[in-house]
Amino acid sequence: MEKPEKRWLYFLIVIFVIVNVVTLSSLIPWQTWQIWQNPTPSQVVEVTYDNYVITMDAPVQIKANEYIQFDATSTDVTYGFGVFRKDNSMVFQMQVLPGRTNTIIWKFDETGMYDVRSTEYSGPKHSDMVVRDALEVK
Ligand SMILES: [Cu+2]
Repeated sequence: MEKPEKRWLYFLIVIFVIVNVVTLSSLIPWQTWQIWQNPTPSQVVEVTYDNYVITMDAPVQIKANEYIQFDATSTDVTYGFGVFRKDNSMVFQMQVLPGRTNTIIWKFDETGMYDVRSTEYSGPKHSDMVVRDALEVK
């Protein structure tokens, strides 16, 4: 490796470390909680996927500004757990891998009704995988 290449490599390593330290620290004001803070959820919502059907206790009553844990399991293939506003914009999503409990914790800051959809192409019936008014945030 030639000297200019080495200098460039060291420069990139320094930038990598700085960006990681800044974005993972509380220096970012809108970063109100981080992954290692491990918030205690006030509610756990179970979501099960089997043969292209999403099953949940809809409409699930949820309080705004509380940590809600979603536990999603699949018995067959990989699906997606996506939460959508009524204008079809997405709030968040995660993959649902079969054979394990897939967990995400979310705090809703807007009240209203939300739909749940599969956000991972899982097969020909994927586009029917919608639970309308699945969540009611008050
Ligand atoms: Cu799907």
